[in-house]
Amino acid sequence: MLRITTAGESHGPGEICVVTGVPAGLSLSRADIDRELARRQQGYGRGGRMAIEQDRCRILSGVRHGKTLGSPISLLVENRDYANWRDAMGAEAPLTDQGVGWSVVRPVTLPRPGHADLAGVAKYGHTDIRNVLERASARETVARVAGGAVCKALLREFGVTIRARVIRIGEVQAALTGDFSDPTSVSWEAVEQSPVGCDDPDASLAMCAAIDRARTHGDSLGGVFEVWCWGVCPGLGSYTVMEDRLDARLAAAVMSIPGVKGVEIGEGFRSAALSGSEVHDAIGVSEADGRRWITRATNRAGGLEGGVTNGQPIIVRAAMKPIPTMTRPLPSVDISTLQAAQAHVERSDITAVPAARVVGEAMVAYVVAAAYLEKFGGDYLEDVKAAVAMYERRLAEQGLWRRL
Ligand code: EPS
Repeated sequence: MLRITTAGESHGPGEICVVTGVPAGLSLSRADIDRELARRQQGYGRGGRMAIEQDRCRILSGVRHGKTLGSPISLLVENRDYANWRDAMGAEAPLTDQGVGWSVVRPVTLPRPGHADLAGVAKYGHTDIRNVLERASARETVARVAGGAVCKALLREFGVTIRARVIRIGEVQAALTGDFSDPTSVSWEAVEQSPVGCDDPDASLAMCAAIDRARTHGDSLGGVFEVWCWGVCPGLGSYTVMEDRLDARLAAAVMSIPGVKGVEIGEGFRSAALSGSEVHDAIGVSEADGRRWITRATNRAGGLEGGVTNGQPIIVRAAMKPIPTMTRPLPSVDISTLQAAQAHVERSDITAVPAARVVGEAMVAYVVAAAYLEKFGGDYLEDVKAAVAMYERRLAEQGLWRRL
């Protein structure tokens, strides 16, 4: 079973990712992972922290001479900022003139509305909110992206590609170009070149302006990103058991990204307002070289029917709320005195939607890679690829699907 576990505090020594269940024989390099980490660091609207970090990954286990071994892959991204936080964040209490103690480190006692701060102190019995916010920080997504890069490398072997774009920041909605059944209908190059990961150039500029305005007002912004995953064979996931529905797994994985408050697949919420004839993707047939196979002209279902992939691109959209840390903070209460106060302010981003887009890719990669290994086995890459090829051959012979 493919599994990603992350650990690490935002200003601790580093972010850690352990990926278990990756088949042996997969080519994997540090560059594959660092490329994704660099993409996550970009994006207009990030705060000062991104100028400090230069996320690079060390592969500590599970890979030898560029190939996976089948053993747990452990990845470490060091936090450069830890150098400035040793006393506050060390595993051992700092030495003070009076001896060992916490006294030199001022506790955080002003919870931010919308953050894990208040829920975290209630749940874990902390009196210093820093014990919550360090782990609740979206810095954790570094480790997800590192693990997601491993999943992406695996998926490449099966002909699967994953890309995401930003389609909204605050009030600015991008023109929704692109045909869900044709991933080449989106300029993914334009997405990568945009400062906010959006292929609509006018919207990109307007999004940057909106971020500037929010910064001026001490405010923050959310938005929507859209993940496309194509080249996926039909039949991943299952309608037979509720936990195995792949749409449910995708929604859970994407919803687990900090700040995400809504997830939809394909036309999602929009389809609720339309009639069946306007929503469902009619089944057609294509013909070439004397062979016929089933096709769809539209993909409003977002690649999933009955919780199972149907061979069309998987489309997942996520709504991210504005970041809870604001330089013009909302009213709050000091948890040490129960006196009214203003919420804690510390360095933060204005928006992290462009970065969340890359995290979204990682989460989709994780779920889809796990579904592949569940269906096709997972010890040795060549065995898995042979099983995938045999399955796809059968689908092609029956005219049920064709890899284009
Ligand atoms: C974050 C606050 C900021 C962000 C951070 C998430 O960090 P800092 O408190 O060090 O200024 O930059 O995001 C990252 C460090 C990152 O790598 O994405 C928070 O409170 O969630």
